Amino acid sequence: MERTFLAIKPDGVQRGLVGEIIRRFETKGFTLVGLKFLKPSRELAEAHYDVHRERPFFAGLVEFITSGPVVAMVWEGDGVIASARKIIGATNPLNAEPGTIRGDFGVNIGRNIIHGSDAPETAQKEVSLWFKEDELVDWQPDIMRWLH
Ligand code: 3AN
Repeated sequence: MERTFLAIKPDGVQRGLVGEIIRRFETKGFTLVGLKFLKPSRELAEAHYDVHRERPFFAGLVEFITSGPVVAMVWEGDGVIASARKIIGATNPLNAEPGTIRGDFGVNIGRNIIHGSDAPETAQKEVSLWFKEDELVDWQPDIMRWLH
C-alpha cells in the first residue's frame, strides 16, 4: 500500500490548524500509520530540504522549519502521494484553489502550512528520514467492529 510523508509546519501548528488538517486526510479515507510532534533539528531540516540547498530561500526555509514544533505524519492509501498533493494545493498559497489546505488557510509562499512528498521516491526517502521502521503502525481501519 502506498505511503506518503506529510508535515504540518510551525505556522500550521501555531495557527491551531492541526485538527482541521488531520481531519481532511481522515475523512478522505486515508489511514494514519505514523505521527510525531517535534521541533526538528537543523540536521534533519537540512537533510529534508537537501534538494533545495542551492536555492536562495534555503537558509530561510531551514530557519523557519526549525523555529517551532512540527507534526510529522505518515499516511497510507491508494494514490495517497498525488491525492495528498491535491488536498494540500499549489506551493504558492495565493495560487492554491479554494478548498485546498493552502488555498483555504495560506497567504505566504514561505509560510505554506504543510509539506507533502511529491513522488514515490521522495516519499520513501522522507518517511525513512523522519521515522524509524518500528514507529510506523501496520493496521486496517474496521469501522463496523465498533458499531455492532
Ligand atoms: P512544495 O512544498 O509545494 O512541494 P517545493 O518543494 O517547490 O514546494 O518547495 C519546498 C518549500 O520551499 C515550499 N513548501 C516552500 O515553503 C519553500 N519555497 C518554495 N519556493 C519558495 C520561494 N520562492 N520563497 C520562499 N520559500 C519557498
